[in-house]
Order: sequence, then structure tokens, then C-alpha cells
Amino acid sequence: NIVRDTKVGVLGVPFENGQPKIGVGNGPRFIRDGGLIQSLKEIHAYMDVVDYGDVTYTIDPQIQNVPNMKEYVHMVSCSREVTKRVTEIIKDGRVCLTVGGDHAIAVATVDGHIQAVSHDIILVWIDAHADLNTSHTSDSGNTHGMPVALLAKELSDYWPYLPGMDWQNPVMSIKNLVYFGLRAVDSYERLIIEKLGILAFGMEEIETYGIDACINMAFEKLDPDKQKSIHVSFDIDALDAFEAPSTGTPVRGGLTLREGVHIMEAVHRSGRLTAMDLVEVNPSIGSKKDVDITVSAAIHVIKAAFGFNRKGLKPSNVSDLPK
Ligand code: NNH
Ligand code: MN
Ligand code: MN
Ligand code: MN
Repeated sequence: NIVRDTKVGVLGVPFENGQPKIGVGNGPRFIRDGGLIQSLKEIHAYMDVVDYGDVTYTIDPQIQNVPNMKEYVHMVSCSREVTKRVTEIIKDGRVCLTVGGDHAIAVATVDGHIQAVSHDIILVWIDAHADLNTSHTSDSGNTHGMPVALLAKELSDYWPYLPGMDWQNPVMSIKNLVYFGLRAVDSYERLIIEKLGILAFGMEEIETYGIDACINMAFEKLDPDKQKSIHVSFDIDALDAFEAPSTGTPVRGGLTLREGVHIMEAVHRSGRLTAMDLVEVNPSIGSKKDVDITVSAAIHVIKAAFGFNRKGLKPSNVSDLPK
């Protein structure tokens, strides 16, 4: 496994049009300034980390808006670029770490991952919210509440025509999805979860079984043969509002940082992480201390995904102490 995820490509996506609060577009800058790249390099001696910089995009003037999808034209124009970049990074042989930005970018990161590996993936969606609204069910019209519904094959008939999204054929089955941390689910989202039998470890299940049993059940159910490539989409609001206060829609009663880290350590041990998103850190929300806590929580979760070991690592090529 050491070989498998030592090569990392970091991509920033300073996108904030998927929701109304300004500032989340500065997430990549604050997370880099908080020491992301150096923290990754320090995990162990074999780490090979390349920063691919931030995605930029220009608006495609051909694209029409879609009712109840705010800033749709931005979302589509940005997504096209993100998909390309994620595919390139994975084809370069690196695990792609995408730092947001809001969660609307995950349509493109998941799509880019699927295009790069061209076989089934598992999507692990860690979030207080299900992000499973269509343009017809969303109360907010914010596209960061829609990415899972855009990706799901099973929901393609429930969308209007989406101009400029032809590159994005919903290639993934909801059968390959698992949620962790749900506790703010809209009524139609709950209907979809039950109708389609989506695997979901909400806060209640995590409390009942414990986080370790939940992640083991998820892997056993989604990938008993241990073959599929894993995509983790980590919305920082999955963590409790005390652990990650600087986010647009904090929700109390969430995952502890320890539970978040525990999930990511299990993902690392699988040896099959191919792409990870860390989204919704908004440095314009809360005090300086709130921002520092949130950025450091994000970096802890990422480090766990790439093999940081809480037990500590022995020095390499050495078996005794210096005398
Ligand atoms: N479900 C709500 C909506 O569709 C809230 C989504 N907000 C999030 N999702 N932060 O992760 O707008
Ligand atoms: Mn490793
Ligand atoms: Mn989300
Ligand atoms: Mn959320």
C-alpha cells in the first residue's frame, strides 16, 4: 500500500457559486497556507507530492440557465475543467486530492475519476447533508445540494435537460455509494434514500454500531472482492460544528475529528484510494481561531487518508537506538 498512495496530486478548486456564502472559494488558499503540502510530505519518507495549482475557467456563453439551479452556467463551465484536470492527475499515476471550494465541484471530480479508471468505483460521501436534491426537489436552488443526484444513473430521468452537461453522462450507480455522518436530510432526499435503498450510516447508526463497524460494513457491502477504486468526498460539515465551525452550513451533533480520521485510516488501509475531495471550508466564517480549527481539522483528515499513522513511525532502515 505504501507504493499505491504515496504519489499525490493536489488540485485546488476555488469555486463558490454552488451556494450563496462568499469565502468558500478561499478554502484552497487557507488550507495550503495551513501547511497542507508540507504535512503530506512529512507523512513518511516515500511521499511524492505535486501541487497542480488551482483550476481556472471561463464562462461558456453558449450555455443557458436552468430553473432552480443557481449560477448553473458557472457550475457547468468550472466542472468541465475540473473533470479534465482530475482525469489527467489520475492518469499521471497519482491519487488526486481536490481541495474546494463548495461541494458542487464533486460532480466533476467523481466524473473525472470514473473517466480515468474506466471501471466501477465506490463513492464514500461524508457529509451532514445528502446532497441528493434535483432541481425539482431543492428548496434552495443551490447546486452544492445536488451533486449526488447529478451523478446517479438511477435519477437521470428526474432531471430536466441540462445544457452543456453532455460530457457528464451519469455513469455511476447509486448502489456504489455510501453515506457517513448524515443528520440534515431533506424530505425528498429521505424518500430517494429509501426508494433506492442507498447505504447510509447517519449519526444514529454510527452511534449504535460505532464508527469502525460502520466502515467495515460499508466496504463489505460495496466491494466484497476488494477490487474497486475508492473516491472519498469529504464535506467538512460532516464534522461536528465544534470541530469545524468555519463552514457555510454547520450542524451540531456530528462526527468527531477522531471518527473522521478513523474512516480515513480505514480508507488508507484498503490501498484503493484514487481520489479525495475536501470541501466547504469557508475562511470568511467565524473568528481567526474558528478558521484555524477548521483548517487543521481538514488537514488531519487528509493526512489520515494518505497514511499518517497515529501510532508513530519507526525510523526507516534502522533497528536500534544510537548509543
Ligand atoms: N439540503 C440543502 C440544500 O439542498 C442543504 C445542502 N447544504 C450542504 N450540503 N451544505 O452539504 O440546499
Ligand atoms: Mn501509504
Ligand atoms: Mn456537501
Ligand atoms: Mn454538507
